[in-house]
Amino acid sequence: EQPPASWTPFSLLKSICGGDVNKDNGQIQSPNYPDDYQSNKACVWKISVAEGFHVGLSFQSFEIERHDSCSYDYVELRDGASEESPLIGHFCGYEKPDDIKSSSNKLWLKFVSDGSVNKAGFSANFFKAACGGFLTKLNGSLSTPGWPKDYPPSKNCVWQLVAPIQYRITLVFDAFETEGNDVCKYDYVEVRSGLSSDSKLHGKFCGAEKPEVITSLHNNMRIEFKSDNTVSKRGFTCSKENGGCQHECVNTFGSYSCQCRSGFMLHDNKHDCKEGKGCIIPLI
Ligand SMILES: [Ca+2]
Ligand SMILES: [Ca+2]
Repeated sequence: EQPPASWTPFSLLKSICGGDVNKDNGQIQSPNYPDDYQSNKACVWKISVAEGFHVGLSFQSFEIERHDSCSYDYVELRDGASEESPLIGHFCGYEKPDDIKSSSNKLWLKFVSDGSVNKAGFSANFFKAACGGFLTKLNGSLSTPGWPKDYPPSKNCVWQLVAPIQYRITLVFDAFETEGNDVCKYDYVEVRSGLSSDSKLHGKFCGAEKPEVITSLHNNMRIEFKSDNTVSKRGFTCSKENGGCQHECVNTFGSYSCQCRSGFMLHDNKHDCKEGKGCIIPLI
């Protein structure tokens, strides 16, 4: 049976501009998609998936008025629940942003259009993503599920980090706390150079003491986090970095800066380090 001609449920969807989305998967589209969006829109979506997971976001299409600094129309993504959460990126133009995974179970997405020149807009799928993953970006961060709240029991997360062939990967723990003491038999983090579970082990860590900075032997690294079925702590957050930096690279979402180990100074090129006296730059 055909619906009556006036029955146009799609027009309801078309008018949606933002909202709280509490689902484990779905699709978000700019208003009026796939037709051109309207002028002067400002839509905010707040996506939440189940606790202990991450929000994965993958753009299917992306066509937003182009501007060098995306000042006219744009999509803004933040890693968390609000507009104060860390910025993931500010996007416009015709190139789809890379797939994104939030560090908590929340993601904030804003779409803005100015008063003229409208395009088709965007369509993106979101989903509940498990912990761990395969990371190839030059800088970024990773954390235990649920961070900064206690990690859930019975988790096993494996991150495999791969940098371009001539790079090494430096891992900096910004915070660290797991159940356990010297033995590390309940909850722990294992860091290895290489991608497999029998690659060279740099260390197995647990307890409340932050591990030292770890640099991979080659261009890849494997990080495994395991929690047993009782007693959870906050877990860890850390950064996979190099960004072309000779020593350490400090990340912010969407950007980074290089730092040098004690006794070295940053070269004018902002990436290399040279020996210097009296200039000690602390690690984060
Ligand atoms: Ca515009
Ligand atoms: Ca435990």
